[in-house]
Amino acid sequence: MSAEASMFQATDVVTQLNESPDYHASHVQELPLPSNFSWGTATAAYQIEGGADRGGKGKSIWDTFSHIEPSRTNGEHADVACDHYNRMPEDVDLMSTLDVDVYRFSLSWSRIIPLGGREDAISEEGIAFYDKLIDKLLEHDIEPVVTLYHWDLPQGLYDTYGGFLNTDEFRADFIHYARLCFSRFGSRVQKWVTFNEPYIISIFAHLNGTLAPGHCREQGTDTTTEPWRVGHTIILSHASVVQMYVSEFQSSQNGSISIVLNGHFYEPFDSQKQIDIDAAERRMVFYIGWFGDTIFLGQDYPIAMQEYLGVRLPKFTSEDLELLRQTAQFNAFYGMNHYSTKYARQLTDAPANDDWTSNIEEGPVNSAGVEIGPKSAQEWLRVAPEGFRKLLNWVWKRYRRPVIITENGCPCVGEEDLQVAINDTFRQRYFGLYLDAISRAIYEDGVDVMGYYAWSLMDNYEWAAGYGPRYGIVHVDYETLTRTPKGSAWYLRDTFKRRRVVLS
Ligand code: PNW
Repeated sequence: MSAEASMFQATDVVTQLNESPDYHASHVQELPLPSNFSWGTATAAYQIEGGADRGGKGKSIWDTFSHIEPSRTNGEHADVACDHYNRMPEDVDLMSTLDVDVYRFSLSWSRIIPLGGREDAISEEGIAFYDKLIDKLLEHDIEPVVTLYHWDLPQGLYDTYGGFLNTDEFRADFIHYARLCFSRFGSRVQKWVTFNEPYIISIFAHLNGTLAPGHCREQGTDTTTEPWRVGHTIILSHASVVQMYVSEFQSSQNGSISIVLNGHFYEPFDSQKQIDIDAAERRMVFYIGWFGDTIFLGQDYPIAMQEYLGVRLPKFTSEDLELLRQTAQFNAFYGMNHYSTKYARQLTDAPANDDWTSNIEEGPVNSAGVEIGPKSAQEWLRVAPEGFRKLLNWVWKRYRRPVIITENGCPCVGEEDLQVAINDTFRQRYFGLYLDAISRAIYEDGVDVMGYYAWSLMDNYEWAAGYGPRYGIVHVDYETLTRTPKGSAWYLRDTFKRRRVVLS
């Protein structure tokens, strides 16, 4: 797209947001948040670190996927990315300037164990990088929240047994890797996340093929069963690591552990039709209940999934179910990644044999032609704060677990231009509206929300979309690697200063 065209769109989007009736109906009001509410920024290793072969790091499936020809990542890779590997101290100083309480980041498994497996060598140099990061955060009074797995599986584990497709092997290697992380970092880390977004790992990486390792029908993989096997592996590996953390580390380290689930809120395509009302609810059960019911409720897959998927869905043994039942209560918080809302419409024609939705079509426009909200720079991400509030209620009612928003944010159009980025009013309003939704969920609906981590600290490698969409509250010039805080960075700093109050 030409610079002129993208400028036009940027203005257009801001105008659209200003003129949107929804926007006026729920204008940013800067509603209060609890005094102990924490705010932070989030990133993931592959998206920011670079240093792809530094310090003895082994390859991950993303190092491979981002270099295949023809490219499936917009011709771009993250060998250097934001060069956080070399600029970590500067990035922590920047967060300190923004007065964040928390930094959520992920560990690159293949930086710590280059080949990934339980018999493979450990890289002390890789461990030292994260030691320095954690120490530097603590010096600045910033709490590290650490994700063990944010999509960058060691290539060695994919090559030897297909990664997530081999439940027993993966689980044993993940437990070993997690134990190493707890023993090396755990005395300084109070919040652990095992997996980031199991839904995306299962569906996007093993059915749609947009993310590494890129399995999809066209590649000849079995899309009818693979995603469900991957989900099964994640659930059991998560539960085993929770059990191990609780029995071996928690009493001395006093930290907590859980998982991060993403999910849209779904509204019925036609709110007058019962089948669409049911479809919206069932879409969330298939998206979130898949992992939430097993992990937070400690029970089998939702009945609707068992019925619809039949033999495509793996079965838990009685031992598995006992493990789920025993570990459920130890998931101390519900990590929620949330960006947008969609409409769900029940289809009636026969679905494809690898359908994963229970034959539901999703989109941004309802039967009356009403759009769910103004567009961001990514088609699927619309501004819809009411849906966010409803999702917070849905999750709270179902799981009764304190919620942490572990990711929320949006990309704006035209932000490669520093002036547009600095003046990111679209994002500031998005944040303002979504924070108001949290306030309402807390004070009007009684939902327990503990914190909010903006995605992302800085512009970074957006997976299959490469360096196109920019989610940062800090602009990164990919030529010079200069960081410049956007307006939204100062907005968040100031809004948390103003909004956090003691209410009786
Ligand atoms: C999350 N969706 O991914 C990831 O955790 C981040 O690494 C990523 O950069 C961020 O959101 C922005 O995309 C998602 O289609 C990717 O619903 C896609 C979806 C949701 C989350």
